[in-house]
Amino acid sequence: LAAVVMAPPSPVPSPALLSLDELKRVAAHRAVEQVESGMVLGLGTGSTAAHALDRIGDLLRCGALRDIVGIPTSEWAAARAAAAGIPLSDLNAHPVIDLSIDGADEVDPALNLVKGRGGSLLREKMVEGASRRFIVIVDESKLVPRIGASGLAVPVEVIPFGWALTLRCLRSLFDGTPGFNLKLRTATINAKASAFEEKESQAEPFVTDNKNYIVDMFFENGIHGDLNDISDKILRITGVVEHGMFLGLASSVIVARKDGVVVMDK
Ligand code: ABF
Repeated sequence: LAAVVMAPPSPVPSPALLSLDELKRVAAHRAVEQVESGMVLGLGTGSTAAHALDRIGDLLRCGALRDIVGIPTSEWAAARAAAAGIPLSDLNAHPVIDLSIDGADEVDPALNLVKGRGGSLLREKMVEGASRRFIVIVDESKLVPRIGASGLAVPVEVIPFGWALTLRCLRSLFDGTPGFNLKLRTATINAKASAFEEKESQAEPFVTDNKNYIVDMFFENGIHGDLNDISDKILRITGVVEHGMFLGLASSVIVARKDGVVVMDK
């Protein structure tokens, strides 16, 4: 008689009692329900995605999932996924991904995202852009009326060569925008506008997995205007590699709230 292997239980305490991290776990586990054996998976970065990686690892270990290939969106994700026992490959070997699961810093009502607080926006955009389905997992604190409105950074990855010139070009693109500010990310900055004043001159630049720098842009009242047009203008600046606005990429967003889970579909 073949043994029936059950997936480990995923306990859900009373929603009202859940901490922010438990809400992240609820969203992550709900997304992992969409994972099927044999899939090529885009593996996200961050504290919410960590719950998904751990859950996938658990399901593999107990035999509830088989033949998964993971494409990590960062060196961090690669290490976390390897520790969870997820077999890894890369975009060159798997240019089409069945499903990606990743967190976000902000989600607007049209499912546009800001990502990159963790500095992994370029690989995330490549992996998630190559995915048939991209499920975003967030707790309710990430929902915003318009992107940029939370006070968190909208990041731009730039090459280190001439970064100060690239930063000046970005500043001039948003010249006249009330409440606009921008700053080279340092190794210590937490990407909150309030961290700005702290000993910036002594800090080293934050370096991405691709050996680039990040310029963090802040919009006091969120980004107004045609987001695709703004995206194009940012990408046309020589020295810019990619930005953290993910426009039209998410297939659905799983939002864990104190009063339950809400799924926003495209
Ligand atoms: C990644 O992790 C990033 O794109 C985003 O910046 C961040 C979200 O982190 P967390 O889930 O820890 O809030 O998905």
